[in-house]
Amino acid sequence: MSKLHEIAATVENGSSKLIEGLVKEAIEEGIEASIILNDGLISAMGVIGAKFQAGEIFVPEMLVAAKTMKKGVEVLRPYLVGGSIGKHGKYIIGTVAGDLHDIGKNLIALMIESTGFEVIDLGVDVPSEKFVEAIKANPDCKVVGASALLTTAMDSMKNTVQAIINAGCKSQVKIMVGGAPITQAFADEIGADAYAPDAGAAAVKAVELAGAN
Ligand code: B1M
Repeated sequence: MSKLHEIAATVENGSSKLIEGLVKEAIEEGIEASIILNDGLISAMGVIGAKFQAGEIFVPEMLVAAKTMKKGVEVLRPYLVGGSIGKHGKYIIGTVAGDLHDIGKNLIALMIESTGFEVIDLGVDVPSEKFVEAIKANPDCKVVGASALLTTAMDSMKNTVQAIINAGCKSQVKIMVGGAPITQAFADEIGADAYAPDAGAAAVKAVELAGAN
């Protein structure tokens, strides 16, 4: 089994004690951090999602897989994050109200930080008012990101964007949205400034948005 397959299988099995060693070995073997992330760790979460949907595994198995993935990402963190944090100003991010998924949101935060933003992470299940408060408390914040993984949280995302607009913050920040059920069409419909399908695209978009403000 290749190292990347071994990493993916370890996340799928939730063998959290083994993951750090395997990711370190992969780095020592010269495999690029972004490849370990995408083809090892993230691909495993796709398999976990399909197994959950098929009723082959349940929430506890999803949780241990998520915990294992997070441990793997922590080993990769120094290889993914560069220097000059803060040169683009601040980026506020959170998972919208009603949604507890944070792996994707954390990856976005990591990649955005690596491009030179200071990231303020509001966490998960974040009410729209908390986004607004954070924007007002950070006048040097130019971009705000909202993540949602559940289709049932799409309404919360819409409310979050609306709350930011209603609070008069649009002259200060651009709004980026993303997450598995989110599309460009939905982003346009709710009045967001940008949609990004993944962490790499989010980092590129964030720099563009910060420059546009
Ligand atoms: Co949940 N879950 N989950 N879950 N979970 C999904 C999302 C689901 C698709 C699984 C399935 O049925 N196939 C399904 C949602 C179905 C739907 O809404 N249509 C689901 C469900 C149903 C649930 C519960 C309701 C289960 C239950 O309790 N019966 C429950 C909801 C709890 C809640 O939030 N209120 C639940 C709970 C959980 C756990 C807590 C067990 C755990 C989360 C742990 C954690 O995050 N700390 C979990 C997990 C792990 C998953 C899956 C398996 C994996 C999610 C993940 O981390 N993916 C997921 C299935 C799947 O995604 N295939 C599933 C890896 C991650 C890197 O990808 O998050 O998509 P992702 O992020 C990507 C992009 O989406 C994008 O970039 C990221 C990196 O490339 N992106 C952005 C994300 N945010 C962005 C923001 C941006 C831009 C891009 O700009 C700001």
